[in-house]
Amino acid sequence: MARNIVILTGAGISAESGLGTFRDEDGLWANHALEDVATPEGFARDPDLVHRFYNTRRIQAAAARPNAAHEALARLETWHLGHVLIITQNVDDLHERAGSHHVLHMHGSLRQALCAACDHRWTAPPEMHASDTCPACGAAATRPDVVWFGEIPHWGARIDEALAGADIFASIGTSGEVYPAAAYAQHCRRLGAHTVELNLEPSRGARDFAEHHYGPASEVVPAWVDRVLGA
Ligand code: BV8
Repeated sequence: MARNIVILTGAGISAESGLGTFRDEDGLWANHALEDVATPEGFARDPDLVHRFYNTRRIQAAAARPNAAHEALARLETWHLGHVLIITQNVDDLHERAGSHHVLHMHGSLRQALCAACDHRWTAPPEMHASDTCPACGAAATRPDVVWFGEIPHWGARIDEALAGADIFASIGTSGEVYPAAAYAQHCRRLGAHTVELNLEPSRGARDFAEHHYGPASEVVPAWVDRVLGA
């Protein structure tokens, strides 16, 4: 029976593509207070500071290239007989550019802009500014289409359904610090799924996993995909 695989990814899978993680010592939160750049309150206080934070990341993400870990997950989707779904906390598009099609961005995407006044979404320009106006309603209320702390993650119902049907739940490159994503492994394990952690080092939720592979994602993820496909 072909097994359904659900994969949660975090900033660590894009680290070797040159994109910053959040909580590593040289990470994004080392140079920006989370409250200032990843909360609605921070955006209300200083929208141009927040736009500058995301403009820099949007330009870096566009210049980055998928690494062997992203490519291995695309290969898994192509060749695995069961369904493969990636739930990513990342706002870069490296999974899609590696060839993955079944990808849910639960924390949004740098490629999208959102109007806080009318909820219109459009492809974000490389740089956004607080003075930009919404192409649909004209309000100067444009923001990055990302989910900040205190906001509700995207795709909640789709994610709950996928987790309920997972035979294998794998977590790649995430510290297990942010909810609700940090609770997925324990939830899937309770439902009987086989749980696998692939990370540089044990995450906060390491004990929720039955199988662990520690090392750089560009090494441990292709090796794991080879085993799943060969199994
Ligand atoms: C919400 C914006 C309610 C986009 C981000 C309990 C239950 C529910 C909620 C809460 C709760 N307790 C607290 C909360 C509130 C809060 C929260 O979790 N706070 C934390 C700080 C305790 N959560 C929220 O507000 C969320 N909303 O809960 O709404 C709700 C809930 C359910 C249903 C309905 C309503 C919203 C959270 C989203 C916040 N937005 N970012 C952006 O700017 O990108 S969070 C930010 O952290 C990013 O999105 C990122 O994806 C996320 C997680 O970080 P990681 O990806 O794990 O990155 P990190 O640097 O932490 O770790 C990197 C890992 O990679 C490390 O382990 C490292 O070892 C590893 N690594 C490094 N290099 C490599 C590597 N691994 C492999 N290879 C390498 N080379």
